[in-house]
Amino acid sequence: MTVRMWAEGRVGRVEMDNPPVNAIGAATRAGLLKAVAWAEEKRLERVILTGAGRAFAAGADAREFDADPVEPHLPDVLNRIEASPVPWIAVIGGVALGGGCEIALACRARVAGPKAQLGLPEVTLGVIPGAGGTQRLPRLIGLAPALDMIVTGKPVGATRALDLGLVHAVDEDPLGWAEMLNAEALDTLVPVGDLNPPAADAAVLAAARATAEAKMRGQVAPLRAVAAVEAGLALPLAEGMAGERAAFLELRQGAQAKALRHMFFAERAARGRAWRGGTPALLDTVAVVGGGTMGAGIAYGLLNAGLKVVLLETDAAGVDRAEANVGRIIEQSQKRGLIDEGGAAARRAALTVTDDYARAGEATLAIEAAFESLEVKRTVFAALEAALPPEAVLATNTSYLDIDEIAAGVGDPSRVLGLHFFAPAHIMKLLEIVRGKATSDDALATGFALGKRLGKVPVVAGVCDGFIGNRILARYREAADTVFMDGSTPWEVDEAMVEFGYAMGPYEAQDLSGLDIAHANRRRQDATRDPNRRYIPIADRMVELGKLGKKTGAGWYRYPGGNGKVEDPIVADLALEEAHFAGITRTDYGPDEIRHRLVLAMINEACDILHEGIAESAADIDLVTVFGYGFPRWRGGLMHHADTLGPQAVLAGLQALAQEDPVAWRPSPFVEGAVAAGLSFADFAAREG
Ligand code: 3H9
Repeated sequence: MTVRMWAEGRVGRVEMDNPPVNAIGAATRAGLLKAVAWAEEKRLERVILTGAGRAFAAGADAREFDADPVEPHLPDVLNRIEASPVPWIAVIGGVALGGGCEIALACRARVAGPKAQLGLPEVTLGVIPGAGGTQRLPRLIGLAPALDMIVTGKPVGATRALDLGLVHAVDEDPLGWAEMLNAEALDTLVPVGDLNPPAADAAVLAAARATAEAKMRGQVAPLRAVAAVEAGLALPLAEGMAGERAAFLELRQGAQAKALRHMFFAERAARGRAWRGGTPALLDTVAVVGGGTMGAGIAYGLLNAGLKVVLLETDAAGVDRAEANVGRIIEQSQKRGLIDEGGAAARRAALTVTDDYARAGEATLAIEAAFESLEVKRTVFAALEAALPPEAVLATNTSYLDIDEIAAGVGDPSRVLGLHFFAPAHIMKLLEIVRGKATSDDALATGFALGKRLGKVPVVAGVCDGFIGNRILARYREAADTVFMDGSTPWEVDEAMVEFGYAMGPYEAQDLSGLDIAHANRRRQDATRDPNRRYIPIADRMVELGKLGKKTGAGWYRYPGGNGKVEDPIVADLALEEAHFAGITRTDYGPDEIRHRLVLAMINEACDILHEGIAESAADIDLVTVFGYGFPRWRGGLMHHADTLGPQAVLAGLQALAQEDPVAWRPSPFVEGAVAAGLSFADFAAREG
């Protein structure tokens, strides 16, 4: 029973109960409709509406969005609630989001508990509010605040909701408030739908559109939401709602909404998962080796999760530096209000920074985040092996090095795995869990348990150069450098990819991270590189010139005065020079062609990764690219995007480019396999996996 109803004297109690968060599906809608009739028939004085468990209601059940809408539709149910002679009071103890918030708006009164959150986050799922949100919210709280909530999708807490006039009261005992609310006072409250819409304010509407374009660039829903709000300002409620509903239904079927739903559910599926088989180590104390930026971030993340941390350094100077690095993150978190004084003290108390490995003797897990050198790592692992219990799990945070080679130096290599964090490690959600040849199920289970404890999105990867994410990144950069050498500028490449939906293009991103890491990787790969593969030497020339990125004042761009990027004619000349040496006639690629090449290069590499079994599913590649590498979420991640293009089109694109360079553009057998099987990439990966 998703909606329960009972009477307490003349007070009707209606409770939505659809665990875990009362998503509103067909059964809940039907139950609410029945409850309206029930309350009227019983001539109740009021209905108090609550949500069972931790939520009021998390919104429409997004699992239903792939199918045709089923009656009764939520807007109709809410219109009935609003028009009922029996006034409804929404008692909001937890989240009232999307359709949940819209239900509350249709009630005559709203009271929140101190932990309540109200919001219309529909745009984050690629749709707009579809049950009156764009019409009732501006009527209730005014145009500017309503647009702010609808366009950004950000929920507000109880106090803010009260300030905005979104709720009538915030009370420790909201149910008690609803029971005690004076009947005459309740009768005088006007239904939100009967209020006049606010006046159209061109400046406010323009500001909302500007926010949508700046913060949610490329996404269609936020602008459609502004349009629905604007249209409603000049229309009666019913007509405004009809326009809203049409836009909601259209967007719901659209590519962006599908992609965002895919990401929503893929993320949740990943967060919940444990490793199949294996018993995770009990986590209490974790050793972290190396207190640089990465190690300090990892240590802080562990402290946040309530773990004790022994942070190991090589000498006294290292200890000081590591202490300062973690201390800085604690201070910043406190300044931002993320933790209070007590929280900061607790984190400091749970942290030991030392150069004495013996002090990590209790740790059941170690995470090494030392310098990227096999020798250094092997020395560290030998020291960990000597100091920690024999069954402790030993993890490396290496981005590129071969885990099997690191494990080979350990007596029992089954204890060794990779835990690849992304900087800043306490913030970035992705965790690549790298499985070596010998890694045991227990070690992998420990990695997954840790991921869950830290609130990460864990993805398992096999051993190869760069694992999943950095391997795709390397191919992306190679394709970018090829386009650059053959005709474009870094500026043009970056602009094309920003238009695709990245926050920044590959050159600006590399200027931030530094050109030296990729350079070291290329040198490491020299011995094994396919001699037939075209090598683009421009990045090496940059390193020779000392242009290592922002940290050296210049990279692919110059940053005069440490400010915004400007094009560097020397860099453009490098491409001209190298193209001349190589006897290439340069072509001026347009943005579409640039995007086509860079995206196809990534897709082909990802397909090789699936073919080789390095990644377990297409969705895992989506999670890696979105949560670790800034691939636009609203495109659903790399492989979801590949499926919107279709395997046939991907293969045709690769074949055409292979005419130019058969080595770099050789279609992955996985692409050919998906086409031959007539399956989407996701389904083909599931079948092959
Ligand atoms: C909408 O309302 C449209 C209307 O305007 C118009 C209608 C006509 N649907 O996140 P969690 C599941 S659009 C289906 O892990 P938390 C979730 O998949 C909707 N399922 O917990 C997970 O399942 P599982 C607008 C949903 O405590 C479980 O619940 N609403 C939905 O970290 C627990 O979720 C939103 O955009 C849903 N709407 O966070 C809100 N919501 O256990 C989306 C949750 O099988 N939801 N599930 O993995 C959220 O933001 C968070 O889930 C919430 C809880 C904050 C509620």
